[in-house]
Amino acid sequence: MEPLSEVKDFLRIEKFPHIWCAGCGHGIILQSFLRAVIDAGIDKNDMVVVSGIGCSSRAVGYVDFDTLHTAHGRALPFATGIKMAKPELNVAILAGDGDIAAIGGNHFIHAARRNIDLTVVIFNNFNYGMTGGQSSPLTCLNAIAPTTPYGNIERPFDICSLAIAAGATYVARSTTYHALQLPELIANGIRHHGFSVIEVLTGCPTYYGKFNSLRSPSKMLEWQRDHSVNLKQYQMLSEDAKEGKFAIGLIHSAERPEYTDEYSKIIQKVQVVSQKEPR
Ligand SMILES: Cc1ncc(C[n+]2csc(CCOP(=O)(O)OP(=O)(O)O)c2C)c(N)n1
Ligand code: SF4
Repeated sequence: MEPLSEVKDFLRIEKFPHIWCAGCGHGIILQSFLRAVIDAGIDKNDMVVVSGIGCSSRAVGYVDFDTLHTAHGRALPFATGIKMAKPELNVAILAGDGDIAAIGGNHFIHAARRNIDLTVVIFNNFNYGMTGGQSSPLTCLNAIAPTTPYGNIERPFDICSLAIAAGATYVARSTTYHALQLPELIANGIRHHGFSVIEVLTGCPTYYGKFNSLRSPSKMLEWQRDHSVNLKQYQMLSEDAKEGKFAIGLIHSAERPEYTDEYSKIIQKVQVVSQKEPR
């Protein structure tokens, strides 16, 4: 494990104190992301970090890379533009579950379909933290939120399965309880040449916890511990036992042509054709 001083080197210390509530899990993910960047050996100048809007999206304000804080749900189109213009850069997206799975859901499936080399870290706190805890497409069945005061009747997406079905070539899941596992999963996502998704279950004690009898940060961490199962053990569970549980670890990894590579081949092809054409 890298000493903390190295993580500090990647922070804009002058931007602190941060906005997150006491006990919010987002800081654990931020630290894990920076440890992953260090582990992957990425130079500060070779990384761009993009976010949308939300508590989680404020993370880009605290990291000392070239960063872009865009509109809610639109981090992926901005990140796609950066990657298309400068394919040699590492481009990471730090985004909330509302951002990625609701307003940005269409961008998410198409980025996965293209297999563009981006790394998305989803801060899944199961709600819209910044705007008061409304339910998101990842809110658990029966959970209480200001928009579901009698319990959520909408089945949540399994965002990892959605990513795989749409074409993502690296998909992993972990939790803030498993903080020691997280940097490696993110680092491998950064190293992977293709669309990488790392879902991180995290705690919002201020809203989700308060509404769902998990008022303290430690209760939220215990919930993550009790509802997550290593992939191999998960696969051995009966369908009934899988209900409400989350498989964690590396879920899926595959090799498939990457979008900016394919695009550069098209550019070369067009250049050859235009050189042959009579003037
Ligand atoms: C286009 C647009 N729609 C809605 C909003 C209001 N809004 C700001 S943050 C947010 C939800 C954030 O939730 P999530 O993405 O899950 O991140 P969290 O705050 O939970 O980390 C919403 C709906 C907005 N800023 N812009
Ligand atoms: S509202 Fe929730 S997600 Fe937002 S900072 Fe507070 S605990 Fe974190």
